[in-house]
Amino acid sequence: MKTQVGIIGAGPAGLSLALLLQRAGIDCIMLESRSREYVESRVRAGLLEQNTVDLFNELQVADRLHKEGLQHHGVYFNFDGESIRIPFDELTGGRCITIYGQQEVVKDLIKANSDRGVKIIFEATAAKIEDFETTAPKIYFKQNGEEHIVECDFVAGCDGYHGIARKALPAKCYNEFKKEYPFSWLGILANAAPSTDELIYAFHERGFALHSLRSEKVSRLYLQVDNDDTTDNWSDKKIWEELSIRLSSKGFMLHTGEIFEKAITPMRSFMIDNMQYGRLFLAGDAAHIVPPTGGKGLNLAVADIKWLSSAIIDFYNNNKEEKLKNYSADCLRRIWRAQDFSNFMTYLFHKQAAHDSFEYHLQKARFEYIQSSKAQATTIAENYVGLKDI
Ligand code: RFL
Ligand code: PHB
Repeated sequence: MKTQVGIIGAGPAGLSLALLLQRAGIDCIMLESRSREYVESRVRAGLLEQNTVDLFNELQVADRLHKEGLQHHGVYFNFDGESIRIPFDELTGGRCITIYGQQEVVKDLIKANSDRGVKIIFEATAAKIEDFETTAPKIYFKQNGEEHIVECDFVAGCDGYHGIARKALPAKCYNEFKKEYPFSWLGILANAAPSTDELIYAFHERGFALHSLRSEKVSRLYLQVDNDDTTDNWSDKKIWEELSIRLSSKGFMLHTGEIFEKAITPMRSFMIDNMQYGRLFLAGDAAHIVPPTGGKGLNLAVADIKWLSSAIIDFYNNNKEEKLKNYSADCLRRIWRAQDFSNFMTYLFHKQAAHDSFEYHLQKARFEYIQSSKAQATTIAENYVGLKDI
């Protein structure tokens, strides 16, 4: 098979890249190791920054997002049962976030790609990338036990944290940074009307809790748990009791309901400081992971793709390689900012040490500063809705 851009992975990164290239008349082939049903039902993110929604609007893939997504103009932060609201509208000049499940984003993007004639090959696992230091790279992939080759001008490694693209980069061309946090998230989806109009991030002496939403009838909630914990330890009854304790504040009443999804996710930060080599370019989780406390992972994947698509388009349309050369540096500014914000949110809200420890007092001091300082609340609001210009 021959194409201009070979894309590995049909997650938010790969799918948005294909749409941007297709719009510019550039041919691509996308390989996805899983089935279409599997990727369309994989439950993950929910928080979309304004920039991400703007791009989906521009690509004309946001009709359902506008019908079913929930626009939020603020967020609640709780600390030891005390609740404050950060008003985005007022602090960021009208920017906001949209709550819309990642699996819905993926469904919309796959449909748009298929309608527009982009070739996505499902259940096709990329095994090897070769010759990317030349102008004729090749991706070897397997489907139904048979080996095939995609010959292309560029390879986009959009294959997530466990993919092969990052491992294909020569080890000498990047430095790696890794932080494993001593806690994980137990995430649930439940047929329960949300108990709040906007997200609640809560610090509690028993651990962090997050109340998010999916629709008028479905809630998404998370609990901080130990890294060695398993879902078997968490009956539905225990989950609702724990959420009710950790989220409690004046006047708050938790609605409960049938839990239909339960999973534990470890919390980590991961970074490489160079996302390209020759004609191989990484984007999204393939190059960086942030703990989900800031709601940044999917949004960063889309931000990388804006740089990558514009660099590839500039190469084909204007014969210019400048943007391709600068790709990593252009992406890394935003990624490091988001790493810092996600780390800040993680340390602000997770229980790390005893209730009367030095750590606890620092966390409390941070919360009180947000409460009393418009400058600090503004810093949080502008990072949370997503910085506009980096
Ligand atoms: P993905 O989504 O992992 O897609 C990679 C795709 O590549 C495929 N693949 C391969 N295909 C072919 N050959 C191979 N060898 C392959 N190896 C892998 C995989 O099957 C997959 O389909 O990466 P992408 O596109 O970079 O997107 C990243 C986002 O998925 C991720 O950052 C977010 O889910 C993170 N995240 C959140 N991000 C937000 O922006 N806002 C949030 O509110 C938010 N909440 C979350 C999250 C992630 C969570 N978990 C479960 C990790 C909440 C949670 C709990
Ligand atoms: C979600 O809705 O799944 C969600 C929202 C905010 C986060 C993380 C996850 O920080």
